Amino acid sequence: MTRVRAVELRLVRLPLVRPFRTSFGEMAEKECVLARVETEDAAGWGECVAGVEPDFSAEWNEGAWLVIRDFLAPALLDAGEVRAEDLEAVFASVRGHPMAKATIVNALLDAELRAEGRSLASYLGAERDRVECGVSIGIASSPETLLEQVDGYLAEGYRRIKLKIEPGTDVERVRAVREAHPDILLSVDANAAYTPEDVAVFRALDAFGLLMVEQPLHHEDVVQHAVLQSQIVTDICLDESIRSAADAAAAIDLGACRIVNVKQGRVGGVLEARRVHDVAAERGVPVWCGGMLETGVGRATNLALAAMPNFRLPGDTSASRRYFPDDLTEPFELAPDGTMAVPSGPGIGVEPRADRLEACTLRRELLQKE
Ligand code: NPG
Repeated sequence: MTRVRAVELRLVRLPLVRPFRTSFGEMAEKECVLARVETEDAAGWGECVAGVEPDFSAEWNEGAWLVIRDFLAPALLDAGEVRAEDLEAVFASVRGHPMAKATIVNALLDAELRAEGRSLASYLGAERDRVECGVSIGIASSPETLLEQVDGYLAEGYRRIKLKIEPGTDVERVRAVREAHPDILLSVDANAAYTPEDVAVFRALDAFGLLMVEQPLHHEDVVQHAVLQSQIVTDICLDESIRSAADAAAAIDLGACRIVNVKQGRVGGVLEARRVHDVAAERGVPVWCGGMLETGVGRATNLALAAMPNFRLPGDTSASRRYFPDDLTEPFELAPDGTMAVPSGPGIGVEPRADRLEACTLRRELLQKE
């Protein structure tokens, strides 16, 4: 137990190595909210996975900033002696906003673990010191560019390729990649761009031996995902539809998915992510670690999670250089065998480099008890 002395918020922006296009939009830069929570014993870091616009989810940077500034941070500063595990109760009066809540939960937990000298991976019950990595490829301008990118990432060692798809840019692109690489682990991610009337697209994709098709339908359409899963052979994986362990249990029990993408930032932080892991494991359903183009802070958090036992498929935990010419932390590197080391130092095991953090900061605010 410790008291929180201050919460420092920063809005940071980093250039991406190449624009990232999905069915809902294109990102040319990474912009996110970072929180540094200072307790009586240590300081910890949390990265918010929201984006500039409320497109992937209803949350977005400016909204997350206000929810933290006006509701979560005041509740935390008023909570007295507190632990990360108490925050669900401390934040109970704030409905929703799991990405904003995750930022603070993760930062406080990081501070606690740093004070104890214990790594996040060990706290979560990680079983590995390296994890298998995949890579997610945005919708490319042409099939040739896509194939070039696939070749490049395979040469680096990535163990699974995920292709973003959208209506009209799907079956033929997947066919081209599959013909060039008959044996790789290959998956697709629709980011909710299709409707139940598109079942023919997914039946066609069944021919390519995909590892999964991720979030084909609207995020609120869990029942329709169950119908679609009964019509196709390929396993459905849900991402946007899963905002909690309760969502994951319900989706699996309904037959809406056979694989779950765990993004700790989407479900309210690593503690709820661990519960998602557990409900899936109890049901014999594998999970894997999703990504939101995180800086090194969020990447370190994700790697600790991805080392838990039921993370049985390669995650979107790619190397820093796949995203940024210069990350906020020391860069995360992919080994030639397609694995990455799980940080083993106290807490998340990394910190932003001071000079880099200053250079990337657009805005900063310090929240303290009056
Ligand atoms: O490697 O971090 C990564 C990107 C993985 O494809 C990825 N993320 O829908 O899962 C997604 C997508 C995403 C990225 C969504 C950024 C929203 C923002």
